[in-house]
Order: sequence, then structure tokens, then C-alpha cells
Amino acid sequence: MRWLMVLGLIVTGAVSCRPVEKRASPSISEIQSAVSVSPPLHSIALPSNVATISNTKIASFGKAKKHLWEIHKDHQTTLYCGCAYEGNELVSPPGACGYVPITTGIRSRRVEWEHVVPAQAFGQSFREWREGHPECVDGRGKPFRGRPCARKVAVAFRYMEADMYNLQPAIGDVNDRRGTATPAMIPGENRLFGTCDFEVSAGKFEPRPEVRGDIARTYLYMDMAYPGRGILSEKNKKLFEAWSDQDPVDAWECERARRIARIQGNINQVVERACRQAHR
Ligand SMILES: [Ca+2]
Ligand SMILES: [Ca+2]
Repeated sequence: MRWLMVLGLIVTGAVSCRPVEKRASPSISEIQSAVSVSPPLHSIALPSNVATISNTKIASFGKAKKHLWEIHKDHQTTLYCGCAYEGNELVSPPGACGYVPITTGIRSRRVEWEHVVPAQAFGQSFREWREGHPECVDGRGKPFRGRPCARKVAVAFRYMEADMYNLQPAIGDVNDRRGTATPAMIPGENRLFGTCDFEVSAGKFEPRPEVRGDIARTYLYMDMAYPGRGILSEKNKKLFEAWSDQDPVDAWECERARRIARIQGNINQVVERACRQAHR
């Protein structure tokens, strides 16, 4: 009930979001009741007056990653190529999941946590990232900016960077080639890693159909949870709504979101409502 009261206060704007580190995580039934009191959502496009709830609990990317290894323990599959992994190592033999390494470096077989909405994409909206801050000076007195500065002085950035809904396991080299590219449809079929269905070209990347909805809903969630951070353009919003329809939620996407909700303390309303509509 305490969870519901907190949610109600936030929705009505009576309190602002703040860290809730010491509050017990809500149970699944509390999460479901909390979602059911929200206004019904008839499409994935959210009206602008719907209050949103973001991560206000996990303020460290390192901590988020520790939780995620556990959350994914019974579903160790990389996002872009669908390869099996254990610990942080691929266990699919080269070629078994279609993925063929293009380097012999450590990241060709290592699994990392990829920001689906790149940290740089929302980091740029922070002044500390763009311009630095008086507190962002190294031991030799040299100022720094970018991610290290945003991390150091902007707690709002840390919550965004550590938001587990935005993190997925990916092979290091694939993560690296994606970089900060925007999801899009790319003409042709120039796959970079064997037959793994992953293309990158001119600042865009095209993921496999099975995860296009997952990626789309992550962008829609991040934009809803962190408005004004330049996460979605009108054009992308239309593409992501189409991807979300073409690749609806499956059991794992719903289970993962509920596991994250229990630890992170906020519901991914985009995924949760899709799951409820699909009776998952
Ligand atoms: Ca293509
Ligand atoms: Ca999917």
C-alpha cells in the first residue's frame, strides 16, 4: 500500500521524484495494482499529460550491471545476435548463432551491457556533458567534460545512465560497431558479423526483426520517463510505434521488466501496459 501511496503522490504531482533507496521493493501484485490505477492506454503513443516515473533508485551504472547479470541468469542471450553466453563470455561456438567475429580481440567474445538509447544521445542534453563544471577538474587542474563530468556532478544523468530498462547484453564488438547509431531501416542487407542480422551504415543501425519491438519500446519508455532529453524525434516515434506493433512483447520481455521493477522501484509503463494487453 505504501508503494501505491508513493505512486499516487508522484502521479498527482504532490511530491517530486527523489531517491527511495530505503523503501522495500514492491511485489508483483503491488506493481500490477499500481498500473491498473493508471489511466488506460489505448495506443503505445502516450498523451503528454500522463505523469511518468523514472529510475530514482539506482544511481550507479556499475550497480545496475551487477543486478542485470542476476536478472538475466536464466535468459543469457545477447540482444543483437541472439547468441548464448555464460558469465560474461559467449558460449555459442563461432557461427552457431550466425555471429562470426571480425576481430580477435577480447571484445569479440565478451558480453557487455549496451545502452539501447546511447548514453551520448541523452548525455548531450546535460550542460555538464557539453561544457563541463567547476567541480570537473582532474588532479593536475585540467578541466574535463563529457560522460565523466556528467557522472560526477549530475545525479539526473546517473539515474538515466543506470536505468536497467535501457540496458541489454551485447557482444562487445557488436556494441562497439553500433556506437551511437540510431535505429533505422537500411536498404540492402549488408550484415557485418557473419549471418547475425545486424547492419550499420552512416550513423544508422538495423536490428533483427525479433528485437525491433524491444528496442522501440525502450526508446518510448526512455522518452516518457526522461522528457526533454532529446531521445525521440517525431520521425523516430512513428518508426518505433510501427516496430512495436510488428514485434509485440513476449514472455521474456514482460518477465524482465517485472524483475527490473522489483529492484529499480519504477514500472516501465510502456512495456507493462503492452504485457497486460497481451495477457502476459
Ligand atoms: Ca536492411
Ligand atoms: Ca521481441
